[in-house]
Amino acid sequence: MKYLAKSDSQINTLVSEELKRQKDELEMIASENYASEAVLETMGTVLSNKYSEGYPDKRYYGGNQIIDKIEQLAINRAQTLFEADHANVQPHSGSQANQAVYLALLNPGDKILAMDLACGGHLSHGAKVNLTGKIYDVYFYGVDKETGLINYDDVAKLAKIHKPKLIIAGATAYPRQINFDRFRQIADSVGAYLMVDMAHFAGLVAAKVYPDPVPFADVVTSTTHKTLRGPRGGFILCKKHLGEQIDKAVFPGLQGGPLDNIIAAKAVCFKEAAALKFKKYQEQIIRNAKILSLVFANNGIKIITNGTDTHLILLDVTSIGLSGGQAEKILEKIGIIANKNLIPYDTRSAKDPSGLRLGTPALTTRGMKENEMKTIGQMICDLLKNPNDKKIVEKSKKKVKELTKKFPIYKDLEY
Ligand code: DSN
Repeated sequence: MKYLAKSDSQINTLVSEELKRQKDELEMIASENYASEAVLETMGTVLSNKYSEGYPDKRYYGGNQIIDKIEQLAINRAQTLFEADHANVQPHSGSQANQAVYLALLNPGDKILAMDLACGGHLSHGAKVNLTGKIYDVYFYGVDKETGLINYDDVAKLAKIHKPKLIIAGATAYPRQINFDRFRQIADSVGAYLMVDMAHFAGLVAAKVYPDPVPFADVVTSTTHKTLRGPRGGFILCKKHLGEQIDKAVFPGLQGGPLDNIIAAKAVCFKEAAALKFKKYQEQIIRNAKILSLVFANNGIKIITNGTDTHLILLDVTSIGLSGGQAEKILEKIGIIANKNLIPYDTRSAKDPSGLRLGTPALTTRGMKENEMKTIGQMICDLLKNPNDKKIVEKSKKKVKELTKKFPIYKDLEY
């Protein structure tokens, strides 16, 4: 980055340090991934200079002939990839996509039924500390205390009691498949809209290795950067009759100018996600997560729902005498990056909860498979159980180095 190096050596150095960190550590945050070089290149283009408020052929600024083609391509590719009637690719993030849906379908004070944050929901699904929790009247369903699974009968009961105008399915820390057909039935039983936030599992949906929410939901929201492995951003899919409302809510309702460089990168991401090799990648993500969870089970660490169907695993690390924060720090010291997370019915606070969330999307992007998962899983167990054993710590550091060297990312990228 010769221009940056000349104009701002501090930022240039920090960017290159972050590239090195990403190359040298094992990234196991379930919501992170390594976008392709093509996606990264697209984000760094002159498309960033343009203002294009409005939509293709309906802009409030001149000079948008090329931007129109780019956005239309992104829309078409999203619609084709997910077999959706309508797509809006402008949301800057998943949270903004969610807010746009509420703005389109609800009035302030309307009732929402969503998954509780501690059970795997998301801040923007109506948490009290979030704007959505302040504007709308939000009720929550959880998961079964014993199994950790969504209890659909309970959701149906809560829907009957509260009569929400919108039901939200989708989660950030739920390791199992969600029955969208059942959610549709529940929504229909009370005349509610159904929104599915598929941000975490959008890549799995694109590859058809996870239940498809599109046929069942009125609206589906997502990010593009998690399992989908694109640029950082959001998008919305919906039924045809809601398209105009959704578009109006995104712009001018919630956002101003779209990020055209990011929209172009979303188009690149949707093209990549339509390839056969992407399907194989998603299948491997799940195989890797399943093997990893077996290693934890064999080592006596409690796994929420006893396993996984997806890209993520949620451990209750209090089962081995640690808090989530302690576990995160132990792993971080040797270059394994994960995040502390609430578990269902957590008795600890969100600042230092009982859980540790782990995911396989980024490791799988590096090309790692079952054998590496066994090695990494065992290393995590040994470290968490013996955090002060210098021999184990040193051996693990060496192993992380070996693995990251053997499975490199961004081989040609130098900052
Ligand atoms: N922050 C994301 C995650 O880590 O799951 C959700 O938006």
